[in-house]
Amino acid sequence: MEKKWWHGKTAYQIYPKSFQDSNGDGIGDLRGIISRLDYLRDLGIDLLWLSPIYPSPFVDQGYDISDYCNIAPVFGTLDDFDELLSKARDRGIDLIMDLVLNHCSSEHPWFKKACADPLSPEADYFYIRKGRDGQPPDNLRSYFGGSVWSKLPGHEDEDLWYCHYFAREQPDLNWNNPQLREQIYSLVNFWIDRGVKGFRIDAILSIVKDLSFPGLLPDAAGDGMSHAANMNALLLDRIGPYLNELKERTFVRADCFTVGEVLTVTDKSVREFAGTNGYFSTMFDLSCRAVIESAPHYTQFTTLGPDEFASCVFATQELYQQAGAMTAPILDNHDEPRGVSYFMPEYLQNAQGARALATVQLTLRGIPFIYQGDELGMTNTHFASIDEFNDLYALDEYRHALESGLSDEQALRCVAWHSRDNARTPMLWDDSASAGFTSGKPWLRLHQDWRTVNVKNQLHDENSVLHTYRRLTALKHDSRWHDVLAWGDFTRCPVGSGMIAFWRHDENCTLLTIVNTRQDVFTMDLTRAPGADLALSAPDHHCCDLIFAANGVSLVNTILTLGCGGAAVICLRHKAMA
Ligand code: TEU
Ligand code: CA
Repeated sequence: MEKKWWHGKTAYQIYPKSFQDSNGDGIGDLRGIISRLDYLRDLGIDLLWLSPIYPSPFVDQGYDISDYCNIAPVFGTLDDFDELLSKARDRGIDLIMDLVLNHCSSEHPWFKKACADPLSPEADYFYIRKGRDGQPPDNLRSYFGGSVWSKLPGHEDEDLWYCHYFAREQPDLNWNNPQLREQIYSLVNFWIDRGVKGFRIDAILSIVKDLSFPGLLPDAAGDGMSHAANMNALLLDRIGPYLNELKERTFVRADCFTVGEVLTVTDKSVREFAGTNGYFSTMFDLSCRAVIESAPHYTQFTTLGPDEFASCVFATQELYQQAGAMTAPILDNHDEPRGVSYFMPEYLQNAQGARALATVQLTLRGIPFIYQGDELGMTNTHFASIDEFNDLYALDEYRHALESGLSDEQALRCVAWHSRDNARTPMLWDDSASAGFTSGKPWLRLHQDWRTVNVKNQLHDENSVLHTYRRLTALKHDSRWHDVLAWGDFTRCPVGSGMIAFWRHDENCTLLTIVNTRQDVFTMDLTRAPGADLALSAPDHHCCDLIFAANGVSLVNTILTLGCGGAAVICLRHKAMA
């Protein structure tokens, strides 16, 4: 595999609205992030993804952009951005901007012009179509529920509709229009010219449309519609020309790191999207999300236990490895409930489980993205009422749940279970008022554990989740393990239910990551571990060094013992150190 500058790095996702407020308005901002750069450096972060910070009406929290080449005043100015970029780079951290290219905001001047004149050039930046006898042009369902078509504002009596795969305030951009594509390349190059070397590409599969808008047979939801994602999966083969042109006209210029948010991945597409000369450098491992994303959330209390989590993650590791590609392992993000609440059994939905999950995520093959707050062991937020939610998707699901006959209490429990707001509550810095996030009133309620779960309480506790993350990123930067963790192969180590174990190995070194999520103690002679030949093949190089441990671990000679939540990384072979 061709070695790239981002291989072996650790990324961190900031949700700017909830990271650090600097001016007391209760909303995070760029100067707040600047004040926390030393914290991020000390955490061992190399890449820093900022969820959108552009001007926006914030209907979808900034994923509805009204000006692609500026900074939302609530977050700061372009000068603040330049200072953040420069000071981050001084600490060895490169910024990653969020590119939302499938849609803009209905407040964007392009859409305003399209509504003012449906025959204007800007109107063709969107999909504006006649209805079918007063009905929407097709039967696709939006990611946020309801039709992907709404009446064009100001033309309601002309049976004119526009397409939006997400909220009605997020009109989809017509990638079939070369003038629109030129606008896209220009805005991406604006940020590259400003020194940005990394991008996260939002919801990119949705940019391909069948211009005949044929619709699809209704799916299982029973509302006569079919989820837009079903159409994306059908059109996957047509996306290549768009993404190749995007890459050639922008990212290639500055050897940018790019990570795609792509939910549907096949054996074929993983090579095209993230293989050598792929459209992107990597893609998030969203395999767990793909399993959970099925019938409408408000009827499910789905979680994936450790075995299902490992099964999804390991399949992704093998799929990408076979394709000569790198994935981006995640536990969660701003769209997901907290990983430790979703993937750990009840008795490990706590700091122990967070340390165990971190050990898995940060030693897998690829570029891991730590989501803000995971490094503290933050779990899902306990919302007391629907009034504490902000996300339009959660509020919409609550309405659906009530309409489907659930009681208020049942509807609240369903929505809280999946809500994206679980991960959007403010970062917890200390035990002062508002957890040190703001001197004002936080825009979203604090996590219920803020008095005990916060950076200040963990900074000097060697056993804290925070120090666990720091030790894991230090492992990745350590010259003894860097190469095997950056480029080494991944091989499963099937030691039984409740155990998450895998090898990382190359010609010089073999490591074993092993985590016990069972309640009982696990003991094993490492020389008998499935796949141990990967380590014992060169007897003059083998060792048995416990290079990382969290929760309850002991290693006596080659006998490993893990308590409940025990997590270990053991070096079983190292050419240079034997
Ligand atoms: O998400 C796209 C997406 O498909 C998933 O987020 C998911 O389907 C959705 O969040 C419902 O669970 C991206 C952004 O990450 C998300 O925050 C935006 O709301 C969305 O695109 C529109 O830009
Ligand atoms: Ca602020």
